Amino acid sequence: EFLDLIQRNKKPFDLLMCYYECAIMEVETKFKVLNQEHSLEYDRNPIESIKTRVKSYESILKKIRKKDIPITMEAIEENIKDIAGVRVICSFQDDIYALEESFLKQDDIELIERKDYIKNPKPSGYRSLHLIVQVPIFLQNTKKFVNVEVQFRTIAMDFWASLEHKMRYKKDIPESQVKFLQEELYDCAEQSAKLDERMQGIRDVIGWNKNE
Ligand code: 0O2
Repeated sequence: EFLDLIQRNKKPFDLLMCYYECAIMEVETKFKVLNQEHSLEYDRNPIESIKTRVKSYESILKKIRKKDIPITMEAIEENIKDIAGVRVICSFQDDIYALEESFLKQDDIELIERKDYIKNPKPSGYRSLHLIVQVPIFLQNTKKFVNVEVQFRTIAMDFWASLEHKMRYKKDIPESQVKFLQEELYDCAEQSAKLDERMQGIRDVIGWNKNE
């Protein structure tokens, strides 16, 4: 039915996906600008890397089923807020909150939703700061507001989440090992959070904040 919707509305659907691509470009540029400014003012970059993606059709379909979303363009746009995704990987945990503040201060960004899985990790051990924002994109004759999900992580959080995400899709794990693996992964997440804290502590001692 979803594929049918796409086929019937090929042009409008491609256009919608194009809006998401454009919104990603806007948001990615904002972070690149903040990174550039920061590296001039201080002698380091708070952003290690930025990854972006538009959600795959397969993933959109999965969410439609999970949340029982009606199969119309409007409903998809309204209910799936993470079709455009920007992941900002930072060196230190402090950098995440500093970047979040500078980003949300910008007067064209509207915060829709905020989930702090760093202060409140998920039961799996997952850590990351998630924001859903609306960003305007300027088209030939109109201005359109587009939802973008921004995920902020440290390198350690991203390392854990990337591996855990890949392992999640492995279906041939013996039932007897599932609980053990969940506990192991949780423990790894805790250990990597401690590593983040220690690295941040080292940075604070060095005083690597100001360009002196
Ligand atoms: P993908 O393939 O990354 O796009 P919702 O997004 O509304 O369905 P919820 O609970 O509101 O559900 O979203 P949440 O948990 O705030 O964020 C979902 C996204 O966060 C996931 O995207 C993952 O990218 C990431 N995430 C959340 N929990 C975990 C976890 O335990 N492990 C890992 N590795 N990633 C996690 P999607 O859409 O599930 O998939």
